[in-house]
Amino acid sequence: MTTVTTGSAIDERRVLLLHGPNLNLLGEREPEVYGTATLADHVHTAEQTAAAFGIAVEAYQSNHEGDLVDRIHAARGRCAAIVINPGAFTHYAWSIHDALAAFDGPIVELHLSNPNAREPWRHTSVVAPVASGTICGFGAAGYELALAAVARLLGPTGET
Ligand code: CA2
Repeated sequence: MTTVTTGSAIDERRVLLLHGPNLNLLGEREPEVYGTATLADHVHTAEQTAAAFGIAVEAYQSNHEGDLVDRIHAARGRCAAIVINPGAFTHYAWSIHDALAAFDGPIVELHLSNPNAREPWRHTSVVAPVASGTICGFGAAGYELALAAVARLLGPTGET
């Protein structure tokens, strides 16, 4: 079991950025579908975008469903929002659906490609019903869009 140390208070400006299986291979194969940027490149883009809104990003990738569930649990009461590209888990991982349903805060589902324009089995998302919204088909720009969406949903910092 993966245990993530949790603080006692929610950080209203901290976002969990989750990636599912095979996304660690980005930039190595299928550039015509997923682009040439690596996962590290996308995380960097997300961090830069988030920083402009005064938001910190906590990024994690796993090829294992339970690891992602554990991370979602650990974000409860600690992170204000979640951005998740669940990879192929999008289409069948009900445990991720259930974990996200137990999270109080905005959830943005993110995909590099547009699964709805691909094979029929990609047209179903078990994450979409528990997401605030989905950003898909915009490639690397999706990271900027997703973090901007989170910033909009969280509202201003309250700092003067
Ligand atoms: O478009 C997306 O972001 C996806 O979430 C990517 C998933 C796919 O199963 C979803 O339908 C849509 C697959 C990610 C696989 O990533 C690879 C990266 C490099 C080489 C091979 C696979």
